[in-house]
Amino acid sequence: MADNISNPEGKGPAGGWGSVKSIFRIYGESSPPPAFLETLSRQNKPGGFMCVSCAWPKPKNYHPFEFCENGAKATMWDLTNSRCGPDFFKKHTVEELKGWKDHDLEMTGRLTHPLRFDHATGQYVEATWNEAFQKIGATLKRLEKKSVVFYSSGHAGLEASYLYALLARAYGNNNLPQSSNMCHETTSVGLTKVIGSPVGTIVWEDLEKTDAFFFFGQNPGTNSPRFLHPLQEAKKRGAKIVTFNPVIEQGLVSFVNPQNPLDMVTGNETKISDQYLQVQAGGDVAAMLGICKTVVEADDAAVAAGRARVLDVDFIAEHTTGFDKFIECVRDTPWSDIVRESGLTEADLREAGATYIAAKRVIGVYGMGLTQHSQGGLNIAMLVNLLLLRGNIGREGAGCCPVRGHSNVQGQRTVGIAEKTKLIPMDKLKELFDFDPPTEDGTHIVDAVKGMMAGTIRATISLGGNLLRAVPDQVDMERVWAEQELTVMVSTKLNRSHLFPGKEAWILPCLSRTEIDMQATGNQSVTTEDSFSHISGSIGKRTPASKQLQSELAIVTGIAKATLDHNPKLKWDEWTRDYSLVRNLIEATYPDDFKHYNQRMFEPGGFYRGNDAHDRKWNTEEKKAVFTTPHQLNALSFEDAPGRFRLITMRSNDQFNTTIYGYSDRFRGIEGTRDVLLMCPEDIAAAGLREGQVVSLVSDFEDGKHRELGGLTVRAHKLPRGTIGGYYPECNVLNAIDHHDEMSKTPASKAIPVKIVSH
Ligand SMILES: Nc1nc2c(c(=O)[nH]1)N[C@H]1C(S)=C(S)[C@@H](COP(=O)(O)OP(=O)(O)OC[C@H]3O[C@@H](n4cnc5c(=O)[nH]c(N)nc54)[C@H](O)[C@@H]3O)O[C@H]1N2
Ligand SMILES: Nc1nc2c(c(=O)[nH]1)N[C@H]1C(S)=C(S)[C@@H](COP(=O)(O)OP(=O)(O)OC[C@H]3O[C@@H](n4cnc5c(=O)[nH]c(N)nc54)[C@H](O)[C@@H]3O)O[C@H]1N2
Ligand SMILES: [Mo]
Repeated sequence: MADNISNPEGKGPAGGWGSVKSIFRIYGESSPPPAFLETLSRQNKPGGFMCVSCAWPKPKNYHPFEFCENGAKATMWDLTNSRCGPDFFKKHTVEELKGWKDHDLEMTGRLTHPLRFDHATGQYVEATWNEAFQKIGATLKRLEKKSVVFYSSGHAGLEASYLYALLARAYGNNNLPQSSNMCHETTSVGLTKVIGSPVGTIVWEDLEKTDAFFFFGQNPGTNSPRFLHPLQEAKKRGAKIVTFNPVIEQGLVSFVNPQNPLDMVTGNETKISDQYLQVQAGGDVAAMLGICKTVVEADDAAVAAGRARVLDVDFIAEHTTGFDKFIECVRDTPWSDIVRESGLTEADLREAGATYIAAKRVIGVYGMGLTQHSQGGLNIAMLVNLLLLRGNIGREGAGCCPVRGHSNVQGQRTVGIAEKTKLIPMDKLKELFDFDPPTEDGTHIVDAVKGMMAGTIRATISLGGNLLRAVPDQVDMERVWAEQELTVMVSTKLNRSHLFPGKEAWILPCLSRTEIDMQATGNQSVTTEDSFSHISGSIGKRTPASKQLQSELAIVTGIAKATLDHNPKLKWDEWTRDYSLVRNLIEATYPDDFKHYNQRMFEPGGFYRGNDAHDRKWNTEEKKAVFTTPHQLNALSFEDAPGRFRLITMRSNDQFNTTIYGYSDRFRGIEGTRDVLLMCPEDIAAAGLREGQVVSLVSDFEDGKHRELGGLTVRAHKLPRGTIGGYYPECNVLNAIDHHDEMSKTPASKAIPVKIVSH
């Protein structure tokens, strides 16, 4: 292993006893019932429930406990004994709760009753479901259709999501922004442009056959820990792993499998990355170009020596377009530019290139480190360029692997949650439900936030999530969110978005996927789609946290019935009684993807919806896979300037997005606080700061607007110069809503231009 991999800050490998301790610490804090272990044993298995956390796929041959530290925490978080009911709200006004931390808000436990905000007292008060639906329906009828937004975070199953999108369209708009607008929208738009697929191209078996993984800005140890199992297997059979990440992430350094008793007793670590390259934030375009340059040079040498080609020339000729122009750019770009823009040495990039060339089959894995940049689309196009050079897409053991976030974030898109009309079979909707679906594109998150700021968006319904805390320009967002006519939040736990109620505001508490969803025809199952486009059924068996809870699907149909004019084709009651009827509708709308849906939903590992790019069928404009010539060498929209830093917003090991489980980021050695600013020692010294000093960050975005976050303690961390780190969501006050990926409008959360101020 190259000796550039060490983790001075971290506290031992990913997984291992640290992972078990961390699960049980949350267990203690969230106090779930003892039957919790029985529940965990059913997680991610046929006949069990699908994890409420991330979208990592479920293998056919599952482990005795098919869950990870992250999933176990998420399940416990839902199964807590704590309750946040009407009594709690009698004791606390929202003004008071605004002073609470995200962690403390969610620690109050599961929401138990529908709640209405009372402006006279500044408190939420208990309401009935009927009252909630009727009032919401009446207000929606009154509002201008275009001024209403139907947001969803990727939790809800396919059935509720399909009906939610139908509700929006039958109401009269396509305003269906989703959490992926802040996340993998760059993939949906960028990957479609170059390979014609909005999702990744690999399946589980490819993980077992690949010779090398190239990781760009994805952190499996924290965010998709079950990925560490196939990575460990891959390492055992000699596969290579090369990682590009400004931060040394422990899960990409070493792993002790907490499900392997021998490994646990012996502390047997598997080294994960063979080479770990600390690229600067936003420097991946140059880094990937450097690898491509190594490949082209090796190909030139092979041609000169009469050896076999390094480029897959047959594949390139048959399947791609744009090759010549791209190669010209590769040849013309000097190493000095590549080194400057990536922050890496030529030798290191050549070593990565040699690994790439030596591998017959390569998988390119990526996450937020590529997507959340001003040129996120270019980042993804560059990764595709690299893979195409050696035919590494649409072949066994090779492909493109964006790792998705929420458990059903990909699936919600598949069944119609999308603001772009071209993605939706509107003719089918018309045929099935006998109404004219709206023809105008709806709002993306960025448009929705800007609409709130401009006063054109007047109401938001949220199917899950914590939008106010997840978007940039949070200070403005708090003001304009509360100025809306109506805010409706379908939630499991209390969060900051609830504390800025609109003129009329409702919290509607829903079941978690672990819980029994009893309807007239019995306990209902739901389905979700994972990152590999596999669809799996899920059945909850726990007693619901409160008798008052309704399923997400029942809440959607409750609102729909109270809002829409009668249409005999919209059978909200029937669908609520029996979710299999909704699956029939999904199958009728998307027959190629969901054939024999009800029969196949419990197949081990889920059933595969298929992917054309996986079969080398390219649904791009050119009907080929596209080589993209980069127009710049980094992923930023700003230049370096004196005193300006690139701020990465990070996830700790102890959070799921805006849900903060605790204050232990043990892989990075940060305990008891999230109010930190990570910088390399050289930058600390050059800026005249010292470790332990408390500083503020201020925005250095082109609009010149004042945005500030104070109270951050400077900590030395192994980072590239010029790149600094702080936590998401706290740092969202520093980002501008206009600072986003050019192509897809995904907020650029991984290189926010900031200055450091010490008072
Ligand atoms: N425990 C836990 N699990 C989660 C989540 C969670 O919050 N907690 N969130 C879920 C969701 S919604 C999502 S989308 C996924 C997110 O999972 P990831 O995609 O892993 O997201 P992040 O941790 O935000 O960032 C990934 C990595 O990018 C690196 N990075 C930052 N900037 C750059 C760059 O310019 N270049 C490169 N190469 N790397 C960079 C960071 O150091 C980090 O290691 O995880 C899901 N799973
Ligand atoms: N600066 C910065 N900003 C970011 C990111 C970043 O890396 N940096 N990441 C972005 C990404 S990748 C994402 S996906 C977004 C996340 O944005 P969101 O999806 O909006 O936020 P979450 O934190 O996942 O939402 C948490 C809330 O969801 C509710 N919830 C939990 N489980 C359920 C359920 O089963 N059903 C329902 N109805 N509600 C439930 C709970 O009330 C909980 O408080 O944030 C984005 N924002
Ligand atoms: Mo995400």
